[in-house]
Amino acid sequence: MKKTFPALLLSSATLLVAACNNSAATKNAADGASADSIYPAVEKNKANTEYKPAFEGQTRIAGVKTTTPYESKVVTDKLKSPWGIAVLPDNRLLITEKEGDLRIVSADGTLSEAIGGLPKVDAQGQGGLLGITLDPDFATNRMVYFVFSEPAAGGNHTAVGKGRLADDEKSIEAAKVIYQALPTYDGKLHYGGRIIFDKAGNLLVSTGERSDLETRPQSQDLKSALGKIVRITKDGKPAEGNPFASDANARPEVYSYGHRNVQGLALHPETGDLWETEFGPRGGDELNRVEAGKNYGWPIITYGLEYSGKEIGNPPIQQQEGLEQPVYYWDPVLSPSGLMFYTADAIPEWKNSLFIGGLSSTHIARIVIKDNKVVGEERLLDREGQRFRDVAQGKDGEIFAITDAGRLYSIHKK
Ligand SMILES: [Ca+2]
Repeated sequence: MKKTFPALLLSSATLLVAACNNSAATKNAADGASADSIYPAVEKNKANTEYKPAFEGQTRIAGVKTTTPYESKVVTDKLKSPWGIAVLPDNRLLITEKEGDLRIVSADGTLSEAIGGLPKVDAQGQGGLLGITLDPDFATNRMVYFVFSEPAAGGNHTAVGKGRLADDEKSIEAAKVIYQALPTYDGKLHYGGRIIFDKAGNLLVSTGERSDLETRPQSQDLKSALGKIVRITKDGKPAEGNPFASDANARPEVYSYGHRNVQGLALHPETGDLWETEFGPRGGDELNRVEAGKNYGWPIITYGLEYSGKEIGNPPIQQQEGLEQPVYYWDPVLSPSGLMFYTADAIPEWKNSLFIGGLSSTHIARIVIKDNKVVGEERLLDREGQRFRDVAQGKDGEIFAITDAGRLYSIHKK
């Protein structure tokens, strides 16, 4: 079957008509990848620009709809600006709160007291206690790794800490900072903040370029840790095999660069590839498949405009040889935060779908991927009016999602 609508490169009005016509002849999407049927693109609002995508299907892909009955429930609404979820072996959740607290949430919605022992965070603006992940050997070593904005002389920076969850769960023992994404900057925006383990047992951590015009060019500067994905050991050292390890003009922890503000990281369950979502400018949020050493373009190429409405670049460029194109982009944006691939059996048609917490869009996006291309998009929980900050798969095949308003949802088969 064809992967996308031929009308994708036409105006959005034309696209909608074409898509509606197509939906009349419902087809199976993604041969075997799911039982989805094809619907009109979920995005119906006007784009911010008339920039042309680099290839068919790079934006406004066909809609898909889950046919397996599922439901969601609010487990608790008592969290305070939760930011990151780690699922414990017993299916309780370790959840960070932006102001600097870490709590355990039980299945009945009970919140623990704040867990002590964490370093002080700078919680101004977008800073605070951010992403969290468990050691692959957590069941035996109880180690947790977390990202936060660390206050420092001259401002703050994204930092990575680690420590042991005490047996009584009341503190993180021997917490210490293992990595700092320097330089320090006096700002309160764009910290990145996600952290996951790769297959080799190293940490992949996203940073941001701190937003300001002054720091933005550092996304392209390999001597700066801003606007990067870095790959480090559990002790915060550059991981073995990093792409710029022998480059005297680069920081050895850099894994990929040219990023703006990456707040979603996940490994594809079948290919093992690293996928990320990043906040772009107005009309330029991106989904990328990340390869070591590659340049993802910011701020040289980008879709979208400055939030002021100004063009980015003179002239603005969206595509350039040697700079990676996003697999997919959103215009208007969804403000993509936490990311996960679904791997459970509970809802078979979700297998290998990518789930993205959308903030400004107030929904969870389900993205169907085939051969490294996006072939379908669906919006979940879009009537809840919530800014979804992170998503994680539970042990029973449910999806947990947290929102800025303090809710924890469980989404599961009916
Ligand atoms: Ca890019």
